[in-house]
Amino acid sequence: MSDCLFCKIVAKEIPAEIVYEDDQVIAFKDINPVTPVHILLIPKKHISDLTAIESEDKELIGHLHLTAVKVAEKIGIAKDGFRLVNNCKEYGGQVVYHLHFHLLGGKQLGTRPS
Ligand code: IU
Repeated sequence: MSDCLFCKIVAKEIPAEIVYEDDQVIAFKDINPVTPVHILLIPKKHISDLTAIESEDKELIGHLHLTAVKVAEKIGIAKDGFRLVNNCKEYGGQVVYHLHFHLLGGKQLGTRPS
C-alpha cells in the first residue's frame, strides 16, 4: 500500500534498523522502545490488522511466530523469556495499520499484560 509506513520500510523507502529479513517477513527495532529489547515483526504483505488475516495467511502467521523466536534467540532474550504482543485496532491500541507483533524483552515484565 503506497501510503503505509511499514510498507515503506519493507520497500526501504524509509529507514529502519533491520535485525532480520527474508522473503516473507521483516523485523526491525522500534523507534520508540518501551523495553530494553523492542522489535517489530511484520509480514511483507500488507495486512491491515489481525482481523484481516485469511486462511491463506496461516503459514505466514506461523512463520512470523517462528521468526519471533529466531530473533529472540539471536538477540539473546529467548532463555530468560519475552512477550509477543499484537495491538488490534483502536481499543487494542493499534496506531500503524500494517499487521505487526511487538517482541518485548530484556527485563522482567509484569505478569498481567495491560
Ligand atoms: P502499534 O501497535 O500500532 O500501537 O505500534 C506501532 C509501533 O510502531 C510503535 O511502537 C512505534 O514506536 C513504532 N514505529 C516504528 O518503529 N517506526 C516507525 O517508523 C513508526 C512507528 I511511524
